[in-house]
Amino acid sequence: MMRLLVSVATLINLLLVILSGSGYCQHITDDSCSVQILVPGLKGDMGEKGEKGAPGRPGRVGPPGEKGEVGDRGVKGGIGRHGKIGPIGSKGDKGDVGDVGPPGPNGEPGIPCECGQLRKAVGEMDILVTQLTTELKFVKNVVAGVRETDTKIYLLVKEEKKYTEAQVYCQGRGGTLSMPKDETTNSLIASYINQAGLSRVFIGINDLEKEGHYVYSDRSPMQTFNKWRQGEPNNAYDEEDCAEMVSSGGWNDVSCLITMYFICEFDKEHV
Ligand SMILES: [Ca+2]
Ligand SMILES: [Ca+2]
Repeated sequence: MMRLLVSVATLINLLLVILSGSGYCQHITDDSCSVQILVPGLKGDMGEKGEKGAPGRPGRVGPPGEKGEVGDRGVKGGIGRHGKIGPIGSKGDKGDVGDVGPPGPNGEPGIPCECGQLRKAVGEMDILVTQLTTELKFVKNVVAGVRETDTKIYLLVKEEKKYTEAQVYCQGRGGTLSMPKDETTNSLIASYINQAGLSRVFIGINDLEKEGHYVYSDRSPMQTFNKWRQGEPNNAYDEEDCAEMVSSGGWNDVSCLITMYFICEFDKEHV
């Protein structure tokens, strides 16, 4: 550094000498342009010792050291924290049916019914049923031509059948061959025959099981009432075990094997 300063001073002096020789200072005062030759002085005394400098920067990181020996087993750690809650498990099996619980309390009383309207409706239905029943009787009389009393219905079947076949026919429809047990019924059947233009029909009287011992078609015994014609029953040819009614209303025993129309009888309760 010092050497550089000396070189610079020398160079400046040399420049001044050149300028003075070339008339540079001819219009300038003499004092200002007087030539001064600068010479370095003597070297001074050694300065005092400087203060301690600031610490230097840290050095570079050294290379890794050699792997040390395996250390001793560490002390057992404490209990860890609770883990996270796991996912929801699958649905379990259905349990057994529990015991029957006690009965519940009684319910509130119901709303009173509109009985007036119901009675009115029922009454109207009763009237309707009565009208239908009357019409049904009429239809029966017109279509089937039946006759009836308070408890019985009589039907003339215009199919020629033997006695037992006729009885089967009547029984198959819930009845039996007609059984006149009083004058009123006998007259009704007789009228029935006459109005149909017939002369004879099978009625439900026979002595098939015991000769001379007549019973009705339902096997009930004959009563005091009878309408045997004079001289009947005569069991002609020893083969007359069934009964017919002629248009006058009289009875006659005839063969059960001949065929003719017949009259069935039905209880109204069973119709
Ligand atoms: Ca007989
Ligand atoms: Ca006879």
